[in-house]
Amino acid sequence: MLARMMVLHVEPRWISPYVFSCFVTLEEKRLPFDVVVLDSAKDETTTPDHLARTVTGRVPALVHDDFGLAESNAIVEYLDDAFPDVPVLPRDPRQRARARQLMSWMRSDDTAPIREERPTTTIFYAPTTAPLSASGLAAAVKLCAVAERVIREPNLFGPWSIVDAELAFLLHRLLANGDPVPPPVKAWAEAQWARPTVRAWRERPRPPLTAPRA
Ligand SMILES: N[C@@H](CCC(=O)N[C@@H](CS)C(=O)NCC(=O)O)C(=O)O
Repeated sequence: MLARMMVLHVEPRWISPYVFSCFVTLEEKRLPFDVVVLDSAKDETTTPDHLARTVTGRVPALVHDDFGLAESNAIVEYLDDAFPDVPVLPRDPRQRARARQLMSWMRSDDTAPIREERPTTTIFYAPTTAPLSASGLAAAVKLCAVAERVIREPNLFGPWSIVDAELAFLLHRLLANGDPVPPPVKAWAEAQWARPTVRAWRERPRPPLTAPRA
């Protein structure tokens, strides 16, 4: 399939893990794309146009020619199906299923306390000094245990996949704030953080932070 017109709709601060996943996927696949910033605080994600294009609104949203799609995991899978030359998900059915499991789990209630107590502003703007609550700590311990079970060198599934980037992002919510992470997990996450497409995200210019956001 030709890339033709590809537009990624993003949030204004470039701190969303969901936008991150779509951005890194597009960069890894070397697909040319334009960026449109939509600010939900200004109701820009709920305009009739955006709702008609994407059904549910929100960002990230991908518009490819006349097809609009929201939800980061749907966007990643669409791009991987439509542009399979550079895969971002494993091809083997069981590994692909494991990849989908981990992507769903990282977006689930199990990790919600980490997302709440370690918002991505603490990675890309300034860390917090607030200690983790009991539930935050329990979620962090579980995340590290899951990471220890799945991490392989250099990548989870052999060839790099978007799950490597997503897991490294989630672990950086802890690392950026000095929360305890086992040294091999920390070293793995830092190596993933240095990948060029991930660095391209990290090095995006960001506007000054006016209001904290998760
Ligand atoms: N489950 C969604 C989450 C996306 C999300 O949380 N988007 C936020 C911005 S980072 C948003 O669009 N908020 C505004 C709205 O819901 O209208 C995904 O994976 O894409």
